[in-house]
Amino acid sequence: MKRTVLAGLAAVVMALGAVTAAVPGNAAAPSSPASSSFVSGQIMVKFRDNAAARGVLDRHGLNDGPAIGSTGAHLITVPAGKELHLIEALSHNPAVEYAEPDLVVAPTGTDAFFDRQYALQNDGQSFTNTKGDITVPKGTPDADVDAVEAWSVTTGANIKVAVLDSGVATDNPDISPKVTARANFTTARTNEDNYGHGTHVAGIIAASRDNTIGVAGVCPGCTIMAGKVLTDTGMGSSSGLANGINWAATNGAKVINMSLAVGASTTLETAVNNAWNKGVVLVASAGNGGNTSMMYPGAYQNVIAVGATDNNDKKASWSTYGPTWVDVAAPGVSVYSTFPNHRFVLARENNRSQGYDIGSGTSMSTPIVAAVAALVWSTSANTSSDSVRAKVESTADPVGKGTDWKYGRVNACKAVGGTC
Ligand SMILES: [Ca+2]
Ligand SMILES: [Ca+2]
Ligand SMILES: [Ca+2]
Repeated sequence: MKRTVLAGLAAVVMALGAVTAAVPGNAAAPSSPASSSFVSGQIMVKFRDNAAARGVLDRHGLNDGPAIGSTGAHLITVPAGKELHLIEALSHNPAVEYAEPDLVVAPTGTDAFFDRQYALQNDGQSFTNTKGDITVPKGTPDADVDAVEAWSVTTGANIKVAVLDSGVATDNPDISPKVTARANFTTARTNEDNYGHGTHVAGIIAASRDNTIGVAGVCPGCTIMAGKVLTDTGMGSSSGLANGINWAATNGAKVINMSLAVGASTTLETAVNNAWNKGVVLVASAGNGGNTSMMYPGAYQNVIAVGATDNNDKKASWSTYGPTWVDVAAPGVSVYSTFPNHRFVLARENNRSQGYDIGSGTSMSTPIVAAVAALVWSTSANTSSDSVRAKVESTADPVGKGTDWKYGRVNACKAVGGTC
């Protein structure tokens, strides 16, 4: 395991999502939903000439099967793995009108890469990154935040979540339509995300669900306020971050996500306290130091500090921890989400793919907690930032509770009072 952490001066705001597990030489073909979605061991065949059917099937060692309703086609049993080969062979026979795979019928609208989102629903699946050169080993079933069960109660009802980060790409159709406001608090020329970090974070929170493409956010009904506080190389300043917090709080954000860290400053703490007093829940990364060093703004009292777990509900080795100030955790290892479709810096640094890919870090666990807080804001537990925060923390599953962090790994379903 090799990891890369973005370095930065102590007084500079750093993005915290640049940890990546590189496992070269362990390639596996990514499962393509389009090519893997037929029923194994059977095909559908219609004969032009039913009298010739017997002989044609015999030649391939097959037996005739039952008619499929009044379609004229028959369901033919074939050896598993030979489906496409036999379809090809039969299609060339003049007695065959057509032969085709028996496609799997799925509920409409599910997201193409949902089965890679173990953080939302962990069935013990293994999956690969987009390039197919990193395989994430099987995890433990239900080491997840029970997002699917939470959605039976609420999907977020237009709750505004401010993502104070490197911006959100305007060209990823799974997340850009969710952005309702943009602002730039950096020296970057535009508020476009040319770094990649903010787009990944925003997708974890609010990517469109059931639109067939990409991924689903933990709070798919949420909208995103994209406040750019990190430049196109992933750096920012305490003043820019404080400006971003102020902008979010005065423009209706119910949750502020900060997947970043910086040294303490009175100005930053004041901005945090002002937002909290306006009724905003603030969430920030604990850090990727693998130690207990306090990082800000997470270590401020009025910010939920978030550590990271993996798909076995184990603390990530690089996650900052400590039950005195790290409040909760969420999955942060190999989290699948959106990236820009244009060139971006993290792709060059970390060999990532455009569009969608995995990312690891407390930068990735933090937005899961922010999304859970947003889901709670859309329930009857929405009376104050205090009540929302208390609900998120008190309903966490007791993973690492009291040892790695104060409460545990968050559970979206329990936080919204669902049937989990
Ligand atoms: Ca589950
Ligand atoms: Ca989607
Ligand atoms: Ca705190």
